[in-house]
Amino acid sequence: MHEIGVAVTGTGFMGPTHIEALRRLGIPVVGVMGSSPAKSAAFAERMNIPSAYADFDELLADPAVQAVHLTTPNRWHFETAKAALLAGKHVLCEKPLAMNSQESAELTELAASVNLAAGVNYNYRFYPICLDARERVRRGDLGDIYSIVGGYVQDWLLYPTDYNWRVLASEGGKLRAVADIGTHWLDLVQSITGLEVESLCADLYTVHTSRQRPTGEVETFSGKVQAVDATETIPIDTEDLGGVLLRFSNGARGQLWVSQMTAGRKNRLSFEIGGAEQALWFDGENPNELWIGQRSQPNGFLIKDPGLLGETARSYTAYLGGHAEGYPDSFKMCFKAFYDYIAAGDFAAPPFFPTFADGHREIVLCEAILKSHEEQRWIKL
Ligand code: SOE
Repeated sequence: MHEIGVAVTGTGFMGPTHIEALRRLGIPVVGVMGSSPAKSAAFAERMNIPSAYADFDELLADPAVQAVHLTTPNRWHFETAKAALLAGKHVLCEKPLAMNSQESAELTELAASVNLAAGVNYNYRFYPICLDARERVRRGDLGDIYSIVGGYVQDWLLYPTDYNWRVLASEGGKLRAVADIGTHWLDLVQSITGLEVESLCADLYTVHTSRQRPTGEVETFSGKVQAVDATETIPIDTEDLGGVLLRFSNGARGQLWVSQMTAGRKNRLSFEIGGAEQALWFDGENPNELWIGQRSQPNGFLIKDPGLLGETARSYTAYLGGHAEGYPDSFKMCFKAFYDYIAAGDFAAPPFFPTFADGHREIVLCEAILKSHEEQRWIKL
């Protein structure tokens, strides 16, 4: 499909997810880099990928690589994204883009100065139903927006014995639930409505101030199924859950709830957008459905079907009505937007994929949320 070779860093939960989506688009994955040369080699063999790099310099020196996907723990994003852009490679980075807003600002500036694509994987934008919601809001079906509420809740860190690198501030950043999943919600509702968060007030809670860390590694989500022999007790300084009150640029009020400790909620991103004419409600555990609330007519219920979707949503839909599309498809469609942009070759055109500027904005929001929580007051952006 595209004359491009991709290298992927990271072999955990996200690495294989990116590789699978790239392959479904017909984009060749030419090499991988794990946290050690041995891991790179074992992963390359398992995934049938031609090159296994010992380090990032080797990856960048490979002439077969034109684009790099960064799926390592967050603390490596800044350094590798910067080096890749400077080496002339397109970059698609997992969120969050960096560990703080100084780093993300520098990356955003660098990305603006080179003729390359630089994206952050806010994949949920690409559920066809979310793209359809975007079209509905933007063409005015809802009228003026008054309220935006919802949340992102999971249960994979419910027990003090649940552990993954994301719980450590040194690996993932000072905020965890907000940065890891809350930013997906913030990115999604802002990209649907075109509104920006203007001020906020946050209250966060670390329920487990210590956790049991297995002496071996545990991949994201797999603590629930992976047998563990020995553990050690470690202090935890990142939040498990919390709430944020929001004010948007048009005056709309909002509320975000995040938790990685709500039993039974596996990966539930939901929003309800209320306007003067209609409301929309979406539950990411049923991503092929959109509820359309009306006051003076019966409510509506849209099931994903290309024949019923708006034009943009349809162009990011691969399967017919009644054939569900889900989490892996959202990666595929986010990458489609990224590689279509590269193929078009006009790097001055506004991209449809989430950019480094969007990633930077999310980190600025995270820092405001942390400050608000620490100082227990409203913060203006
Ligand atoms: C873990 O909370 C995680 O894998 C996030 O890091 C992803 O961004 C989210 O899509 C699913 O949950």
